[in-house]
Amino acid sequence: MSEESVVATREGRIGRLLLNRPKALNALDLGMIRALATALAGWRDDRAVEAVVIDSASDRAFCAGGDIRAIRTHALAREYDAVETFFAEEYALNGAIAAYPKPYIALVDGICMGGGIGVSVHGRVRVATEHAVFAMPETAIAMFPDIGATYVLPRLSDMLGMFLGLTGTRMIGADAVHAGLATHFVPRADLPALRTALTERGEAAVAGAALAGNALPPFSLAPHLPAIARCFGAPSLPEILERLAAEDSDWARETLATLRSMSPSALCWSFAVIRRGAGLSLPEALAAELRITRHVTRHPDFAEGVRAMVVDKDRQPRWMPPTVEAVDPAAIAAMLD
Ligand code: QUE
Repeated sequence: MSEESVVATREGRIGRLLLNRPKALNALDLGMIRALATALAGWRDDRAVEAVVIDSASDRAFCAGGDIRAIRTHALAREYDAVETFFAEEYALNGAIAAYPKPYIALVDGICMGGGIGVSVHGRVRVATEHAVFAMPETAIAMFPDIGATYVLPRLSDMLGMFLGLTGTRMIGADAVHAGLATHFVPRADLPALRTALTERGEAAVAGAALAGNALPPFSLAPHLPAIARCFGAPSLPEILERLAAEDSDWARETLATLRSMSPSALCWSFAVIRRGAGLSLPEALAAELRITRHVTRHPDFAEGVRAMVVDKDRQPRWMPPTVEAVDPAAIAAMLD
């Protein structure tokens, strides 16, 4: 097995990007982002490469996110140039994937969160297996749904994007297809054959594998879609919380408790940027996200959230201010200019 954390190879008709940092669940560090960008640029005008396939060497994770631990270290050391470089290159990669002139095919079999969604969702084809788990969990670390999610989430139906982006709800593979984050459901057992078929037939292999697979399992969120649309369609964050409190269901009580555990400030800025993204192009949304990272990574909740969820893993963050009601709307508005 290669030691490289991204292995780029040409196999038959495809360029294959293999995420290979299994101990970190393929969390993207700057070197991996650069390796992905370089390989994509090299294959762009290579006539031997018909399509690009991004895949993982781990059976636990496609990609758990960005290297948020390193970002926190830079932020605490006030090395904001390093923070800026990371997000600027990550978001440029997300934009390059969306604009790629050849089919870009992600094989998602395992955890796919945050930055992992950023290197899959912008591609034309996103295959998910029954072991895929998709989420945008950034409000738990006082970030916000970035990597172009401020463009993608407001375009999902039934206010699902606002729900997913604020609560960080995890969706299994079939649910991700129903929600629109993935395009095809293929059982894990059929992935080896699909990988071979892709090298032989290119993008056309995907439809065959998805048809050969079992019927798409039902959407587990279907019973909650009316409540999601009612509550997460509210015109302000406090009103989302009020509507959830008025619902009188176990789902609403659990959802409210989840939101109450997230950074109150991050809920406020995430609500605002997801709403605003509805009216932006992807390049505009990515540029807006980069500007917001400059404020977010300087906010004390960010270092505290990454400490609690990723570094110490005590899952007991101490948010400041501690409630949504205590967040100053003017401070949030000032971050969004
Ligand atoms: C929320 C998040 C992230 C998270 C945990 C959360 C996130 C992220 C990681 C992560 C996972 C594994 C690693 C790593 C980072 O965890 O965005 O370096 O090895 O990247 O609760 O948003």
